[in-house]
Amino acid sequence: MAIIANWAFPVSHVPELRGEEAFSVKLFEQKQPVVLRNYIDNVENFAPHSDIWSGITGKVTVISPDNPAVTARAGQSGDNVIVEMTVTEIFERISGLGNHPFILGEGERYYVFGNQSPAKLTDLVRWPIGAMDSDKSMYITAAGVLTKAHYDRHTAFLMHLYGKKHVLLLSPKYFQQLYPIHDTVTGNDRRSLVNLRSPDFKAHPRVVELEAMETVLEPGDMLFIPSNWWHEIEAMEVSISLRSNAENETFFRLEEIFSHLEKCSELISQLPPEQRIFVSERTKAALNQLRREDNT
Ligand SMILES: O=C(O)CCC(=O)C(=O)O
Repeated sequence: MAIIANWAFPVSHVPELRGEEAFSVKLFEQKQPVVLRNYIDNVENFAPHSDIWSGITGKVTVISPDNPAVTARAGQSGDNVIVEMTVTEIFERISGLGNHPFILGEGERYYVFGNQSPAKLTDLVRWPIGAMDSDKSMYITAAGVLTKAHYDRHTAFLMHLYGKKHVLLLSPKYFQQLYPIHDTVTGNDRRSLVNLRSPDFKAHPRVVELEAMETVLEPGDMLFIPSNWWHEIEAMEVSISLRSNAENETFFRLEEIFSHLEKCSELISQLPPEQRIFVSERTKAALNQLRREDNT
């Protein structure tokens, strides 16, 4: 596999399975991401020129030319706008075909990020046992668009249909080393503040403790991403993927806890000192109780 970047930390390859092994693996018993190579049949059905796309529209995030090359959750940052258009137009715009006026300006890039996918697409794919029946999403990406490191609570099956994508994956155990933010107001939640390609070691010194895995997805591959694993994905070419979450998963809402904590700290700071001491004692007792439970 070609070297994508000179990472500041050790990077190994995501384990991969092919043929019978790929079809018989018990994915939920895997404790780490796995790539199932050539898992999807008839992947050529999904190429941009295929008839399958006719009549489908998508909400495309138009990424401003002023946005740096690196884009995170593109829809929610900077001057980007989200515009609904036919998928055919999106492909034409991505490839510089047709005669479409720029929406933001020359150099704009296009990204359909997690739109609900019509059944006519998702029904063509054999999803593994455990994939949610409904709620499948699609990603259509211009070359060079980078979805910065974030984690999702659900386990994901990422079906890669067209183009090549580089994926970097990091275990949930590196939570602190990735300097997460959970800002639900701006939508910047479950995201890492670290620029993994060019880390700021002063601001994020624990980056040196990281170990990651990487892979390049080719059309027909499926990537299994266990819940809470961090992933950063770069479209090396115009790319198309579909995603399904796993069903019946229980998970906690960390960002909710954080937003409560932030609110609480603000409220506590307004208390008279004797009450602050009282709150602090109660909090310590609750944390000690948690620690005892963790150790049993
Ligand atoms: O494939 C992509 O472009 C992004 C996928 C992703 O970030 C996700 O499934 O959470």
